[in-house]
Amino acid sequence: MSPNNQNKSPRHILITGGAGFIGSNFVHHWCNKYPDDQVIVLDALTYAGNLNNLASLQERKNFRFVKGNIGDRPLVDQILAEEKIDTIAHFAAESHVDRSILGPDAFIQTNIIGTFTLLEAFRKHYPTLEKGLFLHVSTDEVYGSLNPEDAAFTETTAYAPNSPYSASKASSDHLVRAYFHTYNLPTIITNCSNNYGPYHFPEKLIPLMCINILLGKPLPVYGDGQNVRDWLYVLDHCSALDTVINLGKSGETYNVGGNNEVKNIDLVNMLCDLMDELAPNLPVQPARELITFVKDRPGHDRRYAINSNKLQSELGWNPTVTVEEGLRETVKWYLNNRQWWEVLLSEEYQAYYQKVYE
Ligand code: NAD
Ligand code: TDX
Repeated sequence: MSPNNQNKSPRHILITGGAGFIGSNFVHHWCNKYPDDQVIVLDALTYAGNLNNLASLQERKNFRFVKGNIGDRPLVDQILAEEKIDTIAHFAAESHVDRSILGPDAFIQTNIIGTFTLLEAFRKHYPTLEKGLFLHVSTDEVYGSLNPEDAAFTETTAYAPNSPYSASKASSDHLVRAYFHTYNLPTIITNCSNNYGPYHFPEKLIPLMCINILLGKPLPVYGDGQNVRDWLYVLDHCSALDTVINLGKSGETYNVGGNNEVKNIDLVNMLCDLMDELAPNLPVQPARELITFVKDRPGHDRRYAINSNKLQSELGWNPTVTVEEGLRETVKWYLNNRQWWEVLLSEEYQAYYQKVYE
């Protein structure tokens, strides 16, 4: 097996969506681990993008932030050429399933057309490089929904997306695959399970529950709360992507997951108990009293579970954080970073919240 990018350090890496949740965690990981690399972040700063996530890096000499859209071809061409980019780590996306149900347009534009634009730009730029890599960060949701007795998703599970979000990600995965087979472009796809940790935007289950507990607001659990997600601490996802960039093989797909299947209601109970233990003076205690079952999400996938044996056995990656440890760290982070999340509860966010929950 021949890795893509061996001996390429110092790299010139373009990280799209680097001001979002996983992207910003990855930018910090990369800058700490590879201080000699040139790191460029391209991010449109949508509602989900937040420059505060990158505040501590702004003074770094080999770091540059560009506010812009991945669908802006002249801008992408300019960055690739000017910065001699050899590696793209592509995180930029519309990422929230509930928003994709309310309005799919942005998901088609960014996740499909945006990815296509990046691929076209990289195809034109690639002949100027000796080696390079286009890493496409995708999701386990492309595989659809599992029954309780089904085996976990592997890299050969057929695609069966059920939401506009997952359909748009599936579509972009297919384009990335096609660019490897048709144009010999060195691409890799990773399909990861649900992430959680610092800088997670308040609309997603775990931060939403943490914040609502701190504010004494109802904790809206969809349907019967028996849906299962397979949780991975975001820094374990970052180390997996690092491993894939260094050791992964072009044209391959790698599933990423931590073997942490939890029912939503159990997860929410765990968060309530951690908050009861760690937060002084909660408005409502025990926090479990806030749990409220609400109308189910349309097309709500019942269960996700990911088999990451390929990444573990072929490339030697292993997750390091258990869900108990990771949730404790995450609860502490939301307790200690109130100023980070308070400003995100904007009028726009309240309007979104009303549409989904009220
Ligand atoms: P996020 O919504 O927190 O961040 C997305 C970032 O992309 C934001 O900074 C946003 O400003 C930026 N962006 C959006 N549209 C853009 C555009 N057109 N041009 C440039 N930038 C744009 O998302 P996330 O949770 O960090 O997810 C990152 C990637 O990982 C996504 O591709 C997502 O599909 C994938 N993923 C997420 C999870 C998860 O649990 N969150 C799991 C598996 C895979
Ligand atoms: O208020 C809520 N109540 C609730 O019961 C919210 C926001 C969610 N849920 C449920 C729906 C899911 O079963 O919790 C589970 C997790 O929901 P989300 O945090 O919205 O994540 P999910 O829909 O599973 O998708 C996430 O993981 C895969 C990310 O948002 C995607 O970007 C990623 O691809």
